[in-house]
Amino acid sequence: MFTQTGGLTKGSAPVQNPIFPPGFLWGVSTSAFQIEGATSEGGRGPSIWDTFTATEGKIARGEQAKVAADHYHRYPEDIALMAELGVGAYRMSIAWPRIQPDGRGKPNPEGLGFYDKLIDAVCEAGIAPAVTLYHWDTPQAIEDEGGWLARDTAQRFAEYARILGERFADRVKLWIPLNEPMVMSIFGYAIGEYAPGKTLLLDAIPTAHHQNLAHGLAVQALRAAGATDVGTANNHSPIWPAEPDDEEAAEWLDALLNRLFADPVLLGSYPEQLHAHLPAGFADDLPTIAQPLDFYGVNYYEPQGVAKPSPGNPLPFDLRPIEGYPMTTNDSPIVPHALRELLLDFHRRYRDKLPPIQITENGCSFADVVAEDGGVHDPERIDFLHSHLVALREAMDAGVDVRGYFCWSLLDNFEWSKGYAPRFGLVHVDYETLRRTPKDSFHWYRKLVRDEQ
Ligand code: IFM
Repeated sequence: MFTQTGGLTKGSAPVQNPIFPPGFLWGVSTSAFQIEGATSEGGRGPSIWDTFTATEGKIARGEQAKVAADHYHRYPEDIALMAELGVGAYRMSIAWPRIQPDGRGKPNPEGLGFYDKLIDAVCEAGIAPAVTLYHWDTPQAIEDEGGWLARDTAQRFAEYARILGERFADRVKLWIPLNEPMVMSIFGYAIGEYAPGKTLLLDAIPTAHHQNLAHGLAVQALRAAGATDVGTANNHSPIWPAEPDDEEAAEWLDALLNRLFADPVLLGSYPEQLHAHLPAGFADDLPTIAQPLDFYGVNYYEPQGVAKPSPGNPLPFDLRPIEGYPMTTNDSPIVPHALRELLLDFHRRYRDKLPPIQITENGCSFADVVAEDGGVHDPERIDFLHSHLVALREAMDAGVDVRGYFCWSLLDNFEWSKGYAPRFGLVHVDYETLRRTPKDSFHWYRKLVRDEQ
């Protein structure tokens, strides 16, 4: 499978990595809830993920994120690892409930102080901070008032963005208001696999509009506070119909997973199929949502299969697994060429409306273990990264303007409802001792980033 783009066989050492242009930004990505722990320290308020993880049956093995990778206390060690890697940028998120413990009003000085120290330490290591304002950890108090079903949450978010912009715009290089709003709408509100655990199916679509509005308002607030490079981080998947006559179902799913989040931001419109499900008056918000952006962040993991709906399905499509590819331990098929397909499709679809792209996430999970020799040998991850970078470079050669790549993730971390089993890190974390062990892929990425091939 890997031979399609990279000339690799599974588990072999990469022959040669593609060459990227000078100034291409190499980074690593994390998010607050997945690594910080310390959920009741520093005046942090409860988030929907604290509530969800404490609810029986929601998370594999009942795992919680009270400690996670303990990054809250161990960030100096983690920054030293990034300095060793030689990355130019670190994409991290700020926990909204550390800044506004109940989602509104004056900021919590301890929360701001923690991120001051963290951002300063990242800068001192010669690494540019790329900050996501929101990676799904809504303050519980906001959820209690309707969460993303309530239009007012977009205003609350804009206020939060203003606070962060005023405090950190002098040091943050790239700004990303919301991470993967699709996952919040679909997994959180439509099918209930993620917090806040609602099962509203298509009635969840207003949460997408309110997040899109929050994005537009936050871009305005950040810029007003002096932020210069403001973009997005949307996850996108090529949609593959199972049979040729599944095209209509594929268009629906594409509208729901991809275009519901990209079209309003880039084109100032929504796909027709979704109009009936959006809140009344949605069109008036489109100019606010479609703020010009400095970059468009793409998170890519996998394509998604689809077929026409089976009888009785309330949705206009059935999801179909993609078969015939190797899988990660997070149940993702490994399809590097779909990254090239996705980027070329975006390039054709959005043309001059598409700003330069940053790959804000790409990575894979495997069952990595510390071997007897003390190392963590993860050739599958090296193959994964190599083959995706080859596909990325091919898309760039075909004209797509991509300026950077952030590997998900620096550290093994809390993978939401799957708990700690899927390990995504370049660095292994022992969850008993919290010891960090760089994996073979860390050393491989280090050479790539430092251009020591
Ligand atoms: O761990 C997640 C991250 O929080 C958002 N993007 C996908 C990753 C892997 O599933």
